[in-house]
Parts: sequence; C-alpha cells; structure tokens
Amino acid sequence: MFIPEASNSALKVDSTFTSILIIEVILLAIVTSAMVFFVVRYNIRRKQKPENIEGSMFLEIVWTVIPTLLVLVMFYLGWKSFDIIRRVPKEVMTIGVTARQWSWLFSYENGKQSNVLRVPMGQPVKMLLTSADVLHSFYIPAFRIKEDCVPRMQTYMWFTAEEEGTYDIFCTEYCGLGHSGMLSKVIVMPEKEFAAWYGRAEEKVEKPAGQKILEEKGCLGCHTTDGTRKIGPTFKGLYGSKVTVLTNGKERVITADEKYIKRSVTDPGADIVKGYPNIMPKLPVTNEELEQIVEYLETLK
Ligand SMILES: [Cu+2]
Repeated sequence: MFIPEASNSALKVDSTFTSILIIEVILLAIVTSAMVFFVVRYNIRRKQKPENIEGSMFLEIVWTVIPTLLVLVMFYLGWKSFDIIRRVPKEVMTIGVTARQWSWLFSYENGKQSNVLRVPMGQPVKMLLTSADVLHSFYIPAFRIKEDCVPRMQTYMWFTAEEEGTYDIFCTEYCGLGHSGMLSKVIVMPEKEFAAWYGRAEEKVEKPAGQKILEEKGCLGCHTTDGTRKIGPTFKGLYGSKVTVLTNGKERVITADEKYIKRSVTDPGADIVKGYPNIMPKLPVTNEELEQIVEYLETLK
C-alpha cells in the first residue's frame, strides 16, 4: 500500500475496495474477450449468413441472476465497512473540528485548542465537525475516512488510530482559492505521551496573544510570519513598511500602520496588496483581538 493503513477502519475499507476491484477486473476480462471473439468470429470476410434467434430462457435467467448476486455481494461488503465507520463506540474521546477558509481548528474536551490534531494511539476518538463559512470536507487518507464540514450543522466521524506517526489532513471539497493550502497533520502519540501533552495546561513557552489569535482564526493558512509568500502577503516586516495597494482599482502606496492593519482585518477588500487576489474572507474579531494582532505584528519587524 502506498498510503499507510493507520486506523481500525483502514484495513476493512481497503479489503472492500480490493474485493470489488477483483470482481470488476474479472468482469472486464470476460466482456473484453467476448468482444474480441465476436469481432473475429463474425468478421464480414467470413461471409456468415445471419440467423434469426427467437430468444433463450436459459440465457435470460443466467444474465439476470449472476449480476444481481454480484451487486448484492458488493453491497454487502460496502455496507459492512460503512457500518464500522458510522457506529461509534460508547467510550470515546470527543474532539471538535472547525473548518474555515483556509484552516482547521481542533478543540478538545478540556478547552485545549490547536491547528494540528493530536490523538492517542489505540483509543477511539470521535470528531464533531462543523464549518465557520462554506462547505469543507475533512479527510485523513491514512485512516481512510472523510466527512463533510457543513455551516450551521454538526457532522461526525470516528476512528481508532493504530500506528504511531504523523499523517496528512486534507480538505477534500473545493472551498475557494486557498483550498489547496488547507492542510494540517494528525499526530498519533503513545497514550502516555498524549496524556502528558493533554494534561499540560499551556505550552511551556507562552505565546503572544496576537499569535494565538492568528493561529485560531486560521490567518496563518494564507499568511506566514517568516517572510515566505503564500496566498496572502507575509506578516514579517509588514508593520511600518511601505505597501503598494489597489484601492477601488487605483494604485497607491501607503504605510502599513495600525489603522491599515485593522482595516485589512475588518474590511479585507478595501485595500488589496498589489499582486495578490481579493479573496480574504471577513473574520469576526473583537476590538481587543484587533489590538493584540497589531501588537504582535509590530514584533515581527
Ligand atoms: Cu476547505
């Protein structure tokens, strides 16, 4: 397998997929060889005389019963693995997932929040999913599970991670220009290690409040703090710098001061930095949060 089978459902989903694939390959072989046979056998150069056939009860029954049985077998296999994916065990740890353009936020039962998903190995985890804006879809290929994130609705999925490691998380429903950058990781940790991380009230190095807000609101899905260009301009060195923007389609150079930064958050379409698309969604922020964001950006000079 190219992608590891790192959850309880992965093996079952794969074996269902392989079984159906085998049935299909056999069918393809039968149909193709019959086709080739008829092309050769009844070629016009053989000058066969056409014959009128009245019908055959035996053939009618054979080609009705066999496909019906095959479809029923495939349905049974699919339904069995679907049942595993949907039936959540009683004792589970619950983690909330909020999808937004273009980031993931994971919220734990004890109030911890993170942009990276950490789960204990061998323990069932239930994810409660929702979206803050448009349709997204939460997908962990190594676990063979995905589920839609729908605004104003809660969906769920569950899994037991069975192999330690770090695996990809993708958004698998086109959700705007930043869709391809809507990535994260799931880190499967041994139970003890997870408990230690989970129990720690705060990260050892206290993060600035502004940085936390940028992480939680998903700003860092499109902007970086290290100077790299993503979908949006980087925050590094932004504060106090000269920026060329388009205001109502007119180009002008302004200084990235407090006023400019605040306006860029509350009204992202007002001044568009030259060379970037006008795609930033409006985010709900309080005045206090705005102050903290500005304060943090000031430190990124
Ligand atoms: Cu998305």
